[in-house]
Amino acid sequence: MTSAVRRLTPPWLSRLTWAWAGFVGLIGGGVTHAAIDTRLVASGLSSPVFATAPLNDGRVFIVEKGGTIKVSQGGALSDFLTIPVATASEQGLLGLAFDPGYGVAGAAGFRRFFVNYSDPATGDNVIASYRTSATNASQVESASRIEVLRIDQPASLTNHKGGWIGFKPGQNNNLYIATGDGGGSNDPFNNAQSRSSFLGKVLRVDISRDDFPGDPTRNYGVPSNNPFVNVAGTLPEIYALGLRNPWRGSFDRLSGDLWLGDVGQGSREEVDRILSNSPGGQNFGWRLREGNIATPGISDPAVPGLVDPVLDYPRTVGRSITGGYVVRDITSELYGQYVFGDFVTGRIWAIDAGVTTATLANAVDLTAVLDAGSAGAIGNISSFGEGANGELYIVDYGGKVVQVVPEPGTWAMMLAGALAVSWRLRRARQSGAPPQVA
Ligand SMILES: [Ca+2]
Ligand SMILES: [Ca+2]
Repeated sequence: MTSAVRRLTPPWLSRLTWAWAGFVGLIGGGVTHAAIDTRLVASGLSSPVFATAPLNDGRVFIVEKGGTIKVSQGGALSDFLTIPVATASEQGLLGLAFDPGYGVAGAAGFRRFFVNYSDPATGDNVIASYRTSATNASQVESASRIEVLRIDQPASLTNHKGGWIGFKPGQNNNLYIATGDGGGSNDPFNNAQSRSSFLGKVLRVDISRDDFPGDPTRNYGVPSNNPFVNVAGTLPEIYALGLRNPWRGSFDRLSGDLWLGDVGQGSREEVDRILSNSPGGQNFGWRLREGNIATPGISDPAVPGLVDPVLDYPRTVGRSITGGYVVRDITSELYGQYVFGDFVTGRIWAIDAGVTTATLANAVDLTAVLDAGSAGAIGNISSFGEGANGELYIVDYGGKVVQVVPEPGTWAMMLAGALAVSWRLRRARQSGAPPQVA
């Protein structure tokens, strides 16, 4: 455990971690992940691409690429919202984020949520908000729709549209939007490095106000602390740049770090991270860099200050990264691990969220144990998702959503671990020797 993670860990949780360490010590060594199982949340879905939940809400919302949001509650699945979207290639209904005030009566964001989709007429990405009905939480007031912003896309290209949108814990007014380079090979318009394009970026906008009262298609504010505010020639909405297709991102709900899985081209898939205390402004290098290498065939003039990924991996193990989550479900053996996967090969890995850099040699391969879970084998991983209490979901593009759960008895084993730790500590105190745990 790194000092960064230890600092963030509340004392009671630290005790749980020690208890777990005690259990692992008892069974004789490294974490085996034998204590993980899967539970089927929903099946029979049509090309699901995302799953999420509002805070303090027992429902799971599932996004289908074709334009429908379904809600899973108590084992039943129902339609929540359907909107017309373009669906060619990587277009579709791509992102969903609940306002942090969604469940807070009286908050500006009460009953509000945001979607990111491909406009059926133009193929442009549209970020829009809706509100659920005041009288029926399973219905959406279609008249509540407000277009927040529109991201112009190259008309002829239908891939690399990004999709993830989300809120950073503690920043209730700032919506983060991940955009792809607009499509094609080698970013033909050099959008990701362009300071005047929304493409190949993370954007950050303030959804609590409208800085453009004369423009009905721009209904947001620019946060005054965005990194390029007042920088000539750079759009002030830009929070980070140099991305190819950051299809899935997430905030660590405990630390506030932003994690992005940026889909590579022909050589490397990569995981990028922006630490919570960073002001933003990172340039992650595309199209000059693909993972930790210079992009083959690109000879652009060097750009200073490019930020390498936390981790990259080659095409031998995966061909399209799906960014995941730092697990903050306290019942999970994966607590404190960043879990991510690959859409094409279906492999799933975990790395310690406190690392500075990593390789797959530092990662734990969870593929086999999760495929052997109660919910059955997992195919193309289109997304991960996080539940209201930090539960980890995996979205199988073939039509199901599963939750990663502890195996029955894990809590009992953690209790056994706690007893073992306290026994060893007491014995160590009695003997004067340092405790031999963890
Ligand atoms: Ca406006
Ligand atoms: Ca990069």
